Amino acid sequence: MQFDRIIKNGTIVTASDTYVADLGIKDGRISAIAASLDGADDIVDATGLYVMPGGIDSHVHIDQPSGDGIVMADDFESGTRSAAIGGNTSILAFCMQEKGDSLRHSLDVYHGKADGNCHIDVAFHLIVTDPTPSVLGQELPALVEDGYTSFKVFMTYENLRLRDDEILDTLDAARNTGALVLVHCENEDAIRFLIGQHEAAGEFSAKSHATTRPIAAEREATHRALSLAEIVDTPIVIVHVSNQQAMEEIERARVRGSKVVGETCPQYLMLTADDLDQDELEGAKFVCSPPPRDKESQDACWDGLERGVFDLFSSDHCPFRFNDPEGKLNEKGKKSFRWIPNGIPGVATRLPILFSEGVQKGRIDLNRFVALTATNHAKLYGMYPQKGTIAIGSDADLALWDPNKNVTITNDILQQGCDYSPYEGLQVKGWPVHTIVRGKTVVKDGEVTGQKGDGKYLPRQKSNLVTSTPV
Ligand code: DUC
Ligand code: ZN
Ligand code: ZN
Repeated sequence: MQFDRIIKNGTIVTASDTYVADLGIKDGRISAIAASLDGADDIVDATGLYVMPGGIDSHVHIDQPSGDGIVMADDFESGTRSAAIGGNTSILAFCMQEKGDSLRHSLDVYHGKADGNCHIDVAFHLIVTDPTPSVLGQELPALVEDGYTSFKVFMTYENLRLRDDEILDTLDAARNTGALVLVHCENEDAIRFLIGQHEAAGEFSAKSHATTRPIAAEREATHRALSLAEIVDTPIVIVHVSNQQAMEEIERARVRGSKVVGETCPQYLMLTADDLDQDELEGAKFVCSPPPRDKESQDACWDGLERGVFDLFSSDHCPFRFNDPEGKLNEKGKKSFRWIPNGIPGVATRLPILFSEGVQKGRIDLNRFVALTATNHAKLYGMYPQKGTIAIGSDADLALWDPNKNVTITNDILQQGCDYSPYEGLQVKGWPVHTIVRGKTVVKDGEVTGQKGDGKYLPRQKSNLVTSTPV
């Protein structure tokens, strides 16, 4: 047989085109695209379905150390399974360096957790928390050559944050090695100051998480990160942007000539600080950083997706169980917002939310949906054209969407380790009915048909933003 599999009569959607055609798959790759193909025993009828590149979620936390007695709700098996349920075929997970550890050691630990356990393909960003001269001067250059071509730094969290001089050194190392830096922008000192004020006033509930992390703390840190990157003259990614003022900083930096990529996430479109202001500790379910803001900020983030302030739409999946002493409601977390672990689940719901709220409601078109959820991630993080598009020679990583399928989101359909979804009860129109990784269906109609081990580790090239290679 010429092909292992043919996807027939689907409407193929890429970041640039929409057309009806058949796809031929051989050895896990797309080997033909034509009006009509024959020559396979395995035919998938995609009539009435959109055939899109599988989602690439480039901002996912799995099995990350999260403080004394706190455990993330997903390991690589459950996290990638849930990602596949939601139409993703690759994720970029964070590999966090614990202070004092080498990056190599951190990677060994994460490969130990991930290898052989994933349902979809996985690559790693590093989180640099201890930028010693040997980490920056020796380890990082070798790791970039080995395919770990991006890393994140934090401006908040006492135990993770880098000082400005450390950020400058880290950006400089990125520039010298051709790596790309992602920055979490919130001003830690301002947050500490506000937490002190709130606790002194006897305010301990979850809603104080939002008021102690105001827009000004995000805006200031965004401005500072952009300025430091401009001084070093290296591109950066501003992750999980929540509001208009931070967006304006990105736009101003671009006008000055900086290479900056912006990312936003479903929580900044769908949630507000009011979700944290609930009785019975329910607000803990929505504690994430930066916090969800208000209706104006939601509108601004939609506008940013439409206008290109944002090139990336990621989940920032960072799951902690709610009703669990190792999760949101740990003993200390029940008493003060300060101890509620930061992060919410969302790897399965990212694509259906953007499809339903964005495409179906006419805010973005299908091609922009694909760019925001797959193609741009592949290009920016050195995976294109192997991933993120439908083209001859690309991996056959596909999500087949039924645009008319109505689904009410409930936690039980997401097959994740978390015991809740922040989007419980949300009705969406449009759902990925097949998820196909390198030619193999790993999820069909909400059922997992693959196994752990179907997903592989993915070494990456340097970012197109760093090499300036047109892709
Ligand atoms: N930053 C993230 O990127 N994810 C979850 C928590 C955080 O602060
Ligand atoms: Zn972050
Ligand atoms: Zn994150």
